[in-house]
Amino acid sequence: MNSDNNQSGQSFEKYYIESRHTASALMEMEDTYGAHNYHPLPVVLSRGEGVHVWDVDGKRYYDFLSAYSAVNQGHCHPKIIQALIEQVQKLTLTSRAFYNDKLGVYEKYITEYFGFEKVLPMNTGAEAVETALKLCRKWAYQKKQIPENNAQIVVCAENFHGRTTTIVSFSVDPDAYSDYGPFTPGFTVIPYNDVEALEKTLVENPNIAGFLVEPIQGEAGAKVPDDGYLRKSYELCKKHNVLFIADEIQTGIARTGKLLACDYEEVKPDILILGKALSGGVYPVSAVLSSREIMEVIRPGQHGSTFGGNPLAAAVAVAALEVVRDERLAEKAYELGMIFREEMTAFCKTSKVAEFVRGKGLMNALIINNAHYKNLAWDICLKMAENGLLAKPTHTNIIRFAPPLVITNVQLMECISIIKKTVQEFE
Ligand code: IF1
Repeated sequence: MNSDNNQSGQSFEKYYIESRHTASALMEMEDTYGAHNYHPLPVVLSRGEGVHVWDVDGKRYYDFLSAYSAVNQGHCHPKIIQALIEQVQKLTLTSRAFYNDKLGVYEKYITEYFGFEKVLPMNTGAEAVETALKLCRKWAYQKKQIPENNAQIVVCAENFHGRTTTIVSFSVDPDAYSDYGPFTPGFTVIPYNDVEALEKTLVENPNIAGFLVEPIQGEAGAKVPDDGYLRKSYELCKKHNVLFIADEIQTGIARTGKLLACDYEEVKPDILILGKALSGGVYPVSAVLSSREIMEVIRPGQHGSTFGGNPLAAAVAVAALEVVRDERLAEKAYELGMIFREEMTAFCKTSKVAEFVRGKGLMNALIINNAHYKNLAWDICLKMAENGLLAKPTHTNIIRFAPPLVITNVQLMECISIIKKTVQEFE
């Protein structure tokens, strides 16, 4: 730490040492000065490496949330960090008013990597979802000749696609949309995993532009649809000239045991949305991939963002995708996920607390029987944290388990015993 003085004349060393606050002081600062838009577990993290994170008191945890599947490659993966360090000292942001020497290379790499012709680079997942919705609507007016302002996009109940006003307009979760109206029109909500409902909607309404779907619903608690759901939905979309839009922001990039969850049914989306692990959790990077025929409806000046396509994001994303391939993370997630679900399914057979486990690859969730006590899952997560494993409930009684995909077999078995031991304390 250099010894220059900061604004208040304090030396940095002194300031830095003093800034090493206690966990309770740091939680209190967030509570006092931060918006209360989250309810975190009382754990204050200061370091991450691979499958582990450490709190300010030096306690080590297994991270079984992986920043909601943004750190599939593990915390602070050295190859991705190295790419960040090299680029951040050269050129971080040019805006798209000019070319830069990293974007074209990244665009070629990612389109070939996933098998698409074009990519539109953005930053957050919600931005990429918004981009996909705009692209779908513009395609519908210009290529499908749907009358202007009449395009409808079909979405699924219990979806989670982000938190912008338009996206929460088609949420069915009151926590996501209450008091955020008026809402954006143009969306039709059907039940998830219901091919008949999709077919009925497509037959009855000629103005359907697209179908936006999570191949596995993440926020709903790793809700896996029936085998064939994606394939049948895709074929219905083809039959009715409707764009199949896959939100793989959470399921993509090896999380479910394939590069993309759509790969399980050999479905190639018309529009693919990526985010989170596209950067290995190092920097906000998202992307919308599609065909030339679809992507060309957006002309210069019709969409963009200050940071979209910046050279730092490009450099980090290439490294993050190389890690996924070099370390065979999809294959690892597939194998380890089978072990996790076998072990936990056997455990559920004799547990009164743990009902069942579901998921694919290393995107899993344990459903807790909270009939006797509503917040049982939360208390289990608090106790798991004490026992050295971090996970967080969704929808009150569902605990998501999603470790970084770099976890080893031995580490996974240790974590499974931590989970079992902790749940048994509540039997
Ligand atoms: C929060 C949930 C997970 C996503 C899918 C788009 C986005 C997300 C399938 C938007 C983001 C994050 C957001 C974060 C918690 C987390 C989450 F619980 F909210 F739903 F993972 F399940 N599509 N999911 O999962 O991407 O704009 O956040 O980059 O908002 O609390 P983003």
